[in-house]
Amino acid sequence: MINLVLFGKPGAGKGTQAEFLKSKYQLFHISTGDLFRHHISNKTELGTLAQSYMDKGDLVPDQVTIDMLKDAVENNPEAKGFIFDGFPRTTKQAEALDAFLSEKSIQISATLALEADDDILVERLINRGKTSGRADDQDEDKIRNRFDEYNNKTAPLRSFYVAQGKFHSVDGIGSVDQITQRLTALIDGLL
Ligand code: B4P
Repeated sequence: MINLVLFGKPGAGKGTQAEFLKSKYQLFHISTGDLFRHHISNKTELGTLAQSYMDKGDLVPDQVTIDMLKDAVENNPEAKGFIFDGFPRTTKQAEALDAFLSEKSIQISATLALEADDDILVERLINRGKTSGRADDQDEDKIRNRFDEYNNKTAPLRSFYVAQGKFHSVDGIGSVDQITQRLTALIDGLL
């Protein structure tokens, strides 16, 4: 069973690349951002809570995020493996994920980190904001706040996965196709 974590700053290409990887490797894709947006559009209690954080570019609190992620895994017992996109984003989430997966005798195979400069990421997100309607993509201050959240809370996960020998850095600048090729070369080398 192959289980991948896609790691990177907002706009690094996690969601974009997950679309290709899920079909190539027959993996079930779980994006915590997409799950929150689904709750928001369905006006659930969780959606209302999540929106108050997401609109400012803040991370949603750990416990609700972890519980939502666990439900998504439990609801897909037939999956041949998972792509975790945008999760974990804090050390607490990473520890919870390891503990949860080990109860099922499975583990993360690799963490693939898409690397790109902030200015390129801002440009991508502002561009997406013109059509996505996402409040968190439309304002450069909110985007910069998402980077601050990443630097403070998510970047420490790099050493968490390095210590496990699972961290792989990938150049996230180039065409979507080029980056898919870099990722698939890396994953094929791990299989
Ligand atoms: P996410 O939905 O995960 O959104 P994201 O970080 O913006 O990245 P995404 O994966 O969607 O975009 P991509 O880089 O593919 O998170 C949104 C919010 O949800 C967070 O800020 C937080 O509030 C909350 N949240 C989610 N998970 C959480 C968690 N675990 N804990 C707490 N809170 C959580 O693409 C961006 C743009 O770049 C697209 O327009 C794409 O077309 C473009 N692009 C991609 N690759 C490109 C390339 N190579 N060249 C040019 N453009 C490219």
